[in-house]
Amino acid sequence: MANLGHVARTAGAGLLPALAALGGGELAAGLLRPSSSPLVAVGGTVIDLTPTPVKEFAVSTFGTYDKIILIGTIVAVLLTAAVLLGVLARAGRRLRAAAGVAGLGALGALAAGTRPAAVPLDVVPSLVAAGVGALTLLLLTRASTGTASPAKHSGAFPLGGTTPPTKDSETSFSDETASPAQDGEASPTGGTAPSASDRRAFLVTGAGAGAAFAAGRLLSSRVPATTELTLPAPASPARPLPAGTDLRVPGLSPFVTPAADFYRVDTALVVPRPDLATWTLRVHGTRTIELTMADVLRRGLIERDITLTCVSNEIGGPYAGNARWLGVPLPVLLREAGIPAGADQLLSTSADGWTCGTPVEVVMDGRDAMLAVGMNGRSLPAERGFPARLIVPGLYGYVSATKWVVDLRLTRYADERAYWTERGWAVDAPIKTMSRIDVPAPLKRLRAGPVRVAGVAWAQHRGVAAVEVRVDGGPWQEATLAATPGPDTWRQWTWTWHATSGTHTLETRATDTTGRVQPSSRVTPFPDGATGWHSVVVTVA
Ligand SMILES: Nc1nc2c(c(=O)[nH]1)N[C@H]1C(S)=C(S)[C@@H](COP(=O)(O)O)O[C@H]1N2
Ligand SMILES: [Mo]
Repeated sequence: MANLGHVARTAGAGLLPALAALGGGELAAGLLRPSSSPLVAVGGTVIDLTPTPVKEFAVSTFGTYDKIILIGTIVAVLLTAAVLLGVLARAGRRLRAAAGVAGLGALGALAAGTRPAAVPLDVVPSLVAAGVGALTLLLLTRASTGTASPAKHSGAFPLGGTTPPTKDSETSFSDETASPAQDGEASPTGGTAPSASDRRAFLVTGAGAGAAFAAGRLLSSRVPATTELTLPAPASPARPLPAGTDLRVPGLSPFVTPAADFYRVDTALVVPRPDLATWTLRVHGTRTIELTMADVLRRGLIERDITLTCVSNEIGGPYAGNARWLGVPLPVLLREAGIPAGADQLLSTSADGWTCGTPVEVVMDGRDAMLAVGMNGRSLPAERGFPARLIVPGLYGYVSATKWVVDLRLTRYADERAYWTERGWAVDAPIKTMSRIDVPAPLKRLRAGPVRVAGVAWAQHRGVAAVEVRVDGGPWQEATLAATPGPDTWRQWTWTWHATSGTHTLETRATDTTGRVQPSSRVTPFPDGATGWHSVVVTVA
């Protein structure tokens, strides 16, 4: 019991200040800018500093939970450090422990101040956290020691130091010379049980920290006044979908991916929510132009069906989706700003400082590269880049699809590198020809007889010419392709298999309109997209 109490007190001596610091930091961030939260800033910095292979591992292992796990890990590391500082404080090193708590806050300030889209004010929440944390530690260890007179309550409580009163009345550097032997645990009475005021201090601090944290999170998640645009009708509407584009086979990806089901890949720990009233797009060419949303919407919108794909998609993976996008052709904007001689890279930057490099040649070659403001008939949802993002058919998202875009710069690859290319991913990243089996699902148990095999294939901007399927390494069989509005979308396919009992492997491969067949050789997504055939193993009864 005494041991448990000791452990609890020691842990609490550091944990409570850490929780108070987190609460203070989140509240300050909620009042200032959500992205300035110490947790978010440190998380963002960890994401940016994580070596590419580790990041790949995290994404493929944790999928869309990667961000939650990252924040959880940071909190766990922080609390562990806090417990250690609690041990230090309990060993009589109160000032050192307080300095340690402040130091953790300073790390947050460093992270917040060096985020790509940082403003000077962003260091404030971390400094608040540092101050609150250090002060709480000093006050709690003092409050505790000040009342560590003989125990009235046997229920030990996790408050800070129980240094004898003779030591405690000092707020000077005396703590630096106090010896662990003077710790309350060693005092004759056992000195371990705290007073009622200790308990109150604990509860007040804990409740205050929790309330501040909750209030901060609430403030941070508040939604801006405008989350929808009034979208003008497109000057150039999408071609109506030909009959038979969507085969509606159960389990097969629908031709149009609803925004809510669309895969999401980005480095943003909090979804940027730019204020439409102040949002502008700057375009730096031979001159700089700055456009408000009203300016953008006046420029004649095109509407197109385009399938987006992430370079990190594994063979058979889910990071592809198809939507109807509405936007201003990028060439219109770039010509207005003037394309400098020698500019080969369109460097786009998001509101949170993420960057993306797209070949100017590709943007200008006549494909439907756009500044998109609409998706599937509505404004972009916040996670999709509201109010505007880039869409360029045929290129993986990391070199084409900047969400929350605020800045376009015509520059040269020789002069500037974008976020992922800086981390070793390919500069040029056209989407590779790919076919995926959606049904039957892997390891499915089927009955013998006719089985409908179906999937999607994509080869954006070249177009899918054929999809083949084979069973157990047998001859390739031609699948039936669904209709498609053009070369920039994926294409559903089906094939009827006369299944016989046993365990079987189904494989698929696509051929694009240039005649290139999806290669069998398996390569990893890094550095320019996975290759290989998707296969599914099923059992037929
Ligand atoms: N601002 C910003 N835009 C971004 C990213 C990002 O991390 N930040 N990720 C890109 C990547 S890698 C992909 S694959 C697409 C994914 O778009 P989605 O999340 O709407 O599917 O967004 C791109 N745009
Ligand atoms: Mo991506």
